Amino acid sequence: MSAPTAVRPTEDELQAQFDATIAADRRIEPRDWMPEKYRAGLVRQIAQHAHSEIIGMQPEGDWLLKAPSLRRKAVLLAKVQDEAGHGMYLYSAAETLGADRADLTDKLVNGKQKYSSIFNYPTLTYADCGVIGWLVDGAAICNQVPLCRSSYGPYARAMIRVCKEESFHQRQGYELLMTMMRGTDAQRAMVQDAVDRWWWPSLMMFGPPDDDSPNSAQSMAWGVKRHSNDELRQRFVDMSVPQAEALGVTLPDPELALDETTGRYRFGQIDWTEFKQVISGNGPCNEERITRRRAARDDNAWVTEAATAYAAKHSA
Ligand code: FAQ
Repeated sequence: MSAPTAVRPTEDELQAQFDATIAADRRIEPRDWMPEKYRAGLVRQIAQHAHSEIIGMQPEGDWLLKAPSLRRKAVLLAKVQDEAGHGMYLYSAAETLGADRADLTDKLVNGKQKYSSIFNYPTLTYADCGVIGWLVDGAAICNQVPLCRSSYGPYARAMIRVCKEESFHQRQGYELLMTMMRGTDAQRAMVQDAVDRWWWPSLMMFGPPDDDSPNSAQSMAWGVKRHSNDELRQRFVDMSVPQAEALGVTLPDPELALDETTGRYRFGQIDWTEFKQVISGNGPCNEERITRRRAARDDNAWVTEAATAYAAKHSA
């Protein structure tokens, strides 16, 4: 008698299994079947996220040699290194979906994949480092804490550690700003100027408004995103206003006001034309950021080659 042959599930059965996993709010893992659009959508978002962490090292990295004390240099260096680590976890998560890390970097430097709009603005003074910690890491936390419950296992798990580290970054930024606000008039003016320049770009980090967000509906139906862009933006505004008051800075929005009925802050119109310009490569620093990333890839190619050859020799 011949051994029974395993019956392969049909595409419909696999789809039904995937749908049931999503409906039950369980995780999809790399070994599981998934629709091609789910896989491609995740690679898109995770790659963009990874690129953001890596490009995001540049604005603050510019201040490593100019930070005013050994302590401040050590803190900033640790933070910038953390961002590199986040990029690595995220590229690893993308690899579990079959993406190739070198190919993703090529797509970034060739303008075929995006990275966060926020990193295309310059860091003009040291106060910008504090404001990036407070507002940019603050926005990143708002956006990324729900991603710890994302339906794709490796992405969700990577986010847990990333969020813990981002929370620490946010506190160090706020502590730096508090110290400056207790300093001289010139230091307070520097903080206010940095807040004025970073506030609106921080709101843009959450992406376009919900009615102009082509990926949101599907991404939320699949449990990749858990909240809409506008919901998370509102959460960030509500969180930041009292923090600004405690710090003693004003936020550059004359329309910012508490809505007594909802308990939430109303805010002014975001300049979506500027956002579109920045994400299509025409922001103040896009060219500089990509040029530097391309040079890092090319100048350090020999390190990758040597490490690959060493690994191959040892596994042989
Ligand atoms: N910048 O349909 P949606 C950080 C694109 S990490 C550039 O709404 P989706 C840590 C979007 O890709 C910051 N592009 O898209 C740190 C899409 O283009 P595509 C990064 C943007 O995916 C701190 C198109 O617009 N965080 O800060 C932006 O549903 C300090 C239509 O948009 C993440 O990546 C933008 N701001 O929602 C490091 C978090 N917004 O691909 C150093 C994960 C939208 O169709 C120092 N990502 N686009 O050509 C997400 O949560 C989502 O992908 C959103 C966008 C919310 C960013």
